Amino acid sequence: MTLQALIFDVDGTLADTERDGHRPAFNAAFAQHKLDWHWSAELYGDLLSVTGGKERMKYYLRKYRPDASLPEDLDAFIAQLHKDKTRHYTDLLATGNIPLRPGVARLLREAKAAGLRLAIATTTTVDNVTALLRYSLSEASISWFEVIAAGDLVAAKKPAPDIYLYTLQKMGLSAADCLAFEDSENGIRSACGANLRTIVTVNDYTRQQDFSEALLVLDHLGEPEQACEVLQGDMQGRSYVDVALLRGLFS
Ligand code: XBP
Ligand code: MG
Repeated sequence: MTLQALIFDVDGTLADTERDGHRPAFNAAFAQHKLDWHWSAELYGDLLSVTGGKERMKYYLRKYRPDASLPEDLDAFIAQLHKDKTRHYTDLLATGNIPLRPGVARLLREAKAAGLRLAIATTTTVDNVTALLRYSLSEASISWFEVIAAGDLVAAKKPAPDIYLYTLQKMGLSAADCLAFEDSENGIRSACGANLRTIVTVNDYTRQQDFSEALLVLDHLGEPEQACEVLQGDMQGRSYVDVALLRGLFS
């Protein structure tokens, strides 16, 4: 069996986008619509239990604002809020202040040079993915990914396996040919639900979650001059993730 493709989650995996990216963008959209909703960094930790911005807003209303007076067509209102939130988020990315996590750009370049196929399987919108790649890596990097599977393309978002199954089907590959990269329990449940072996890089919101199914759990992918911390699994004596390690883990 030969490793053929790497499939990446975006939020929390390629970059730490949640606390200082999506969260302030939601708050900006709420302020724009003169809503007295505000999501603190702490509250957002709970809200992240639901993936998808539209679904997250509905969860917030159900759990924290059951008495809020809302427009009759709630779905249309949430859709408009989400559209405005996406614009605030991409404007924020355009400032270039949300960098990729350690090792991500290097591993993507190495993988591409080694002939591995690349794809993205995410809950966020395609506009957000292309903006992150454009402003945090390069315009050209968007075309490195032969499939960008995003957002509402599938009916059931993570932790359902649908977005990974869709990606595999588009690539014409089976799960046994690929590795997935995730940062959250919802993410690994989705990837493992599609039978993908998965490497997890945790962040402050996800560090305590259950990653028992992961091949490796790390604090980040690491760089030659910045070793990663191994929280679970065997790095085969290496201090950062590179293509040779991925092939070793795979065989
Ligand atoms: C990411 C998400 C997304 C983002 C917000 O999960 O859950 O909802 O938080 O993006 P994952 P949108 O990393 O597992 O894909 O508002 O565009 O949904
Ligand atoms: Mg994620």
